[in-house]
Amino acid sequence: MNQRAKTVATEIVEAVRDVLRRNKVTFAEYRAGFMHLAKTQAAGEIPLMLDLFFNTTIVQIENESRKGSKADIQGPYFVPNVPFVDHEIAIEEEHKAMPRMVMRGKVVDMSGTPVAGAVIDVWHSTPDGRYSGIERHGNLDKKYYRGKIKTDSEGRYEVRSIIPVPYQVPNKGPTGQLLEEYMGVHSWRPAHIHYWVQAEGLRDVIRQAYFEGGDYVHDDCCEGGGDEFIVAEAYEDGVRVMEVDFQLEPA
Ligand code: MBD
Ligand code: FE
Repeated sequence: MNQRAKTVATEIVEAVRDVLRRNKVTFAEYRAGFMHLAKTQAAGEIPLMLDLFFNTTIVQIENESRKGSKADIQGPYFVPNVPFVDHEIAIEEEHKAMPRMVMRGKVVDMSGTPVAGAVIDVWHSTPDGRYSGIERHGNLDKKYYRGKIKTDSEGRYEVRSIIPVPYQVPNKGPTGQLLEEYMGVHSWRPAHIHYWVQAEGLRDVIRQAYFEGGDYVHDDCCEGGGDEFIVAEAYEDGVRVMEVDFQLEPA
């Protein structure tokens, strides 16, 4: 018997029972909630719903022990084993004319020494708020809008893509319905870029970058972000620069 699993599972059940008792939930209401969960499963939205409510909490716990760069939520749309990209992430033909951003920065260790050969997974949504490689998002080829990049001998990385827009949790699905109809909150996330940085012997970090002045940066339905993840507005030859550095602690 796993003692920790026992404690957490038992306490989750007790916490839910407390809510049911406090609100004198009826059998019909219990069944309605039950059906809503079944609908969430059928729509493939269990990962979305869980990350939306709980990923932030897990990250807050994790950040208490982080000395280097803080982590942010991963979200449900990371795809493993995508190819390395060179100077530009693959963009669908129909979106090739959209404005570019350049993502760049440096990976260092706790003493400030550059980390060469760190691998950074980068991913962001399509301009219409879908992610590639996700069946429920139209199964767009996973080569688009995501890729791995590697830091050079000075610990630097640089790659271009198009600029993502705010993301709306599909509001016709059970998760969007739960937010908007039952909880009375909106279902938007600020425009964001995801990163997962890994280097040998160092503790990996997952984070996101948000655009200064962007809609929902302080009103994220997933409660991700925070000021340290908002990147100041900067342009170079008219191209938005997203400068993000990472400091990694020992593994
Ligand atoms: C996303 O794109 C995302 O990053 C999170 C955390 C939740 C839902 C959609
Ligand atoms: Fe996302």
